[in-house]
Amino acid sequence: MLIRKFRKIEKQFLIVMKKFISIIALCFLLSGVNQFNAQPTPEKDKMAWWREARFGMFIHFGLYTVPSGVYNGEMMGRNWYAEWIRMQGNWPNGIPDEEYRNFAKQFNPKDFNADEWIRLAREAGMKYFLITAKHHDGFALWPTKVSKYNVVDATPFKRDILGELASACKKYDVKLGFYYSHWQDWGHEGGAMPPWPSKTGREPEMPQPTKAQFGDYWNKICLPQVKELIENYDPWFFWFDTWGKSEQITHEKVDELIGFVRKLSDKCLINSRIAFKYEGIENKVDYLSMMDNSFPDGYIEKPWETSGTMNRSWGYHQLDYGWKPVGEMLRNLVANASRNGNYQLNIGPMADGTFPKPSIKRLKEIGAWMDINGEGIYGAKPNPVAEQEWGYITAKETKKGTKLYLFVFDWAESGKIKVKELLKIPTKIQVLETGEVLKGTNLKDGLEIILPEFCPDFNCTVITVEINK
Ligand code: H79
Repeated sequence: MLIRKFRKIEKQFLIVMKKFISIIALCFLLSGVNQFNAQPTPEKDKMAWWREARFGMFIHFGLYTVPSGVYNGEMMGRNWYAEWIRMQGNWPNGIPDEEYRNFAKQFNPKDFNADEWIRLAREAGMKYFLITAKHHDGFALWPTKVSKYNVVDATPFKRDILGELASACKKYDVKLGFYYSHWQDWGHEGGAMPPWPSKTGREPEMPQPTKAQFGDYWNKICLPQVKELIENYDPWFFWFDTWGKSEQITHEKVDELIGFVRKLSDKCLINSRIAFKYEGIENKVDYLSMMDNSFPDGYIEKPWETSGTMNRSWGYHQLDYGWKPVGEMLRNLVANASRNGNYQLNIGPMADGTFPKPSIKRLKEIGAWMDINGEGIYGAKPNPVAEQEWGYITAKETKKGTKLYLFVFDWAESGKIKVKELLKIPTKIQVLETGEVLKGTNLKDGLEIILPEFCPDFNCTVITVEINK
């Protein structure tokens, strides 16, 4: 039931998005295929790097990493979100607060190496890095001055994880951003609790703070911590997280937090999940965040991203073997890029501070693909023609005209594909990986391309089409 409710919420969000999309699609149609010669719309400079980057790493790491989805030998209930074990372990009662706090004494990721994390992100082709500075449990990965519930004061590890990551990000030229739970905080008085119960009564009812209590939390914990994060680490962006009814996060509070961040930083971007159901929020924030693992099915003009998991959980879950194949993740990345969106792919590092083997393997495979095909992703413009059955398209302007990148996911048995609505005569068609030159024929409704005899990459083969002005 709760799932259905979430789906409904998700659907409503998508309906609004679709309206957006159809207006934009219409503009596209009116301007014709020629618009890939058009000048890009002038945009505020501070979004430029984010738009060009397209691909980032998301990290969920915290006290929940210690139990990794299992409490007292029992797998946590309700869903796979291991970072929720405080509420979902010993389901439906949750883990007693004191016991959960005690995980801090076991938090000792002795093999944590910031350099290695950022290098892995970089080598996978990710241009930015986002980490849970503080998730819903309230535990901070930096030595915050406003609460002892943090990695330096409460754990044997005693190292400023965010500080070390910030240095590594500078070294590898990866842009750093923070997930910060401004709404739910189960570790501090006055923070919001999960917006349960569902209609089924399956979830236990959670006592919520009063308006005054939340106001207190807001002024004593939330705002000061956001300020610390900006002043200590100078982040390029925030990822705030609401995803359901949040009576505490009023429009007033949202406006206040946005203004607060803007005053402290010129460059720091803010995402739309700072608010839930706030009409016009897209005009106040810098980029839109979809719901978890949600992929819209068309172009969206406002910069947007999908944050997605590699398996089912965000935080490391020792029993989650549902790893996605690389092809699926490449499809997510490419589909989003062709629709003007970014992809933020999550890793849940293990309690020793290292990435799980299946994550590393996938990062490396994605990296190998990106080394060759990334030029059709970074700084590429969204698809200028119709959406195609066999895959996705991006475009880049060249000195001579336009270069299209055809991302072929479904290798046609017929040995040819058609680029619908592409009526221009190409000067060169090539497989990006191998350099093989392909033959194309202009038909009345599109360009037909004869595929190579051997498929170079069954995940996704990229074909470039050059068109002169
Ligand atoms: O930090 C991660 C989550 O802990 C947090 N946001 C991400 C980035 C989050 N917690 N709860 N939610 C988001 C609500 C989301 C619920 C849904 Fe689902 C995701 C509804 C459908 C997909 C969970 C999984 C419920 C059903 C399947």
